[in-house]
Amino acid sequence: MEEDLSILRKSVREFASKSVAPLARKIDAENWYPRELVREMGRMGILAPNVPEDLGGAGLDLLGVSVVLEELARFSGSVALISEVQGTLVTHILVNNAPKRVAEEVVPKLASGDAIGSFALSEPCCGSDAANIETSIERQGGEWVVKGTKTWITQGLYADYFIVFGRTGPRSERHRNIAAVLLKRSSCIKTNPIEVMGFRGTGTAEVVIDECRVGDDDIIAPPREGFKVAMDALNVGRVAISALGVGLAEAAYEEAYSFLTQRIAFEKPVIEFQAIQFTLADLYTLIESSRSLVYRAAELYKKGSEDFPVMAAVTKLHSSQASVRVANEAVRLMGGYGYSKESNVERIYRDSKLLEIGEGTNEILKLVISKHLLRHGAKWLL
Ligand code: COS
Repeated sequence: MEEDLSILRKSVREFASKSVAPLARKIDAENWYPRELVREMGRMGILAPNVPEDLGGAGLDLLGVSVVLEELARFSGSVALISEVQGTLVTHILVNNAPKRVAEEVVPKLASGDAIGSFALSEPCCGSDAANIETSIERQGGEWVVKGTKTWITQGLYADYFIVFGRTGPRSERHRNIAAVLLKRSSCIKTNPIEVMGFRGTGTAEVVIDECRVGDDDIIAPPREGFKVAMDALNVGRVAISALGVGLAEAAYEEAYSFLTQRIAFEKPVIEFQAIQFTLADLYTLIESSRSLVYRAAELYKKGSEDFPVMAAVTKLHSSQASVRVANEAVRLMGGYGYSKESNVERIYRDSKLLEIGEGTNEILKLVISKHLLRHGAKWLL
């Protein structure tokens, strides 16, 4: 098992250093979506690595997916995020919830990179307060009519398929009437680009849905089930994006470390100053503890532990803070070089900021953890 993981790590690292690294700057600087690379990742089985083998994927569990994301993120956060959304959010939901016919038709295309998918939950009104969304999914005749606006949708600009969450009744019922539907891109969907600070080139968009009509087969989660489906995907996503954060932090640490061994100040390499060594020791500890949490959370998921949702929140809270701190210190340790576009740490710093916001802000994660504490008291996640 451990041997399998180290083979996986080695092969993703080799692929990413050859095929992802040379594109990382272009993706960021030009806000460029690497469509051909996405297909290549599909052929490698690392675009949606969670997809079972009978649906065209590599069939990796959450630990394997985490290793893939960690390794991709070392070379490009954006490329790792594309895999995270396509895999952990979109195909995860379809594999576990879509009618068999729909899953068999759509999932292999998403795994191979022939099609792009997106997860559309957040709206202009409501990001953290997901149970308050406005998008409507109404029964009219024998069809469902979907209407609303989604925002901050990763891959929204390029998606062929959208998993859209909406409500089938009044907002006062909060999460109890939220459903999920699969929409195929057509003239009822307009997407508008949104310029973002980090994770550029991932097609972040506003998605305007103007009376799209679908049949019963396209209902991925019926009313009452939709919110649960979103939360389940976000729990897994919170671990996966933490793995991505570990990869970003490793890359920032390594670049700063290498700089500090070469940079001479006051007649010796900067790394010889104890103040610098102590900072590195702190960063190293943050990275190792984040990775340990990710792997432990993946273990709890595999066991089907009821504590997995809170463990996912703990993992993301810690690792997002760790990634931002490591990236911030790496920029500082490298001085003017870290602040310039010559370095990768400048990009990693901008990328890492999303980790404190996307897939649950740090405040929402604290809310999830606090609810657990109030319900279970001092119960450890053993
Ligand atoms: N995992 C599983 N179930 C969860 C859950 C989680 N992480 N969080 C909440 N739930 C369940 C609750 O157990 C409750 O279920 P029951 O009705 O069976 O009791 C239900 O969902 C509603 O939860 P709650 O009563 O706590 O609802 P609130 O509206 O008060 O809070 C939060 C829900 C804030 C936790 C939820 O909206 C959330 O996670 N928001 C952040 C959304 C997000 O991450 N957006 C990013 C989009 S992708 S970039």
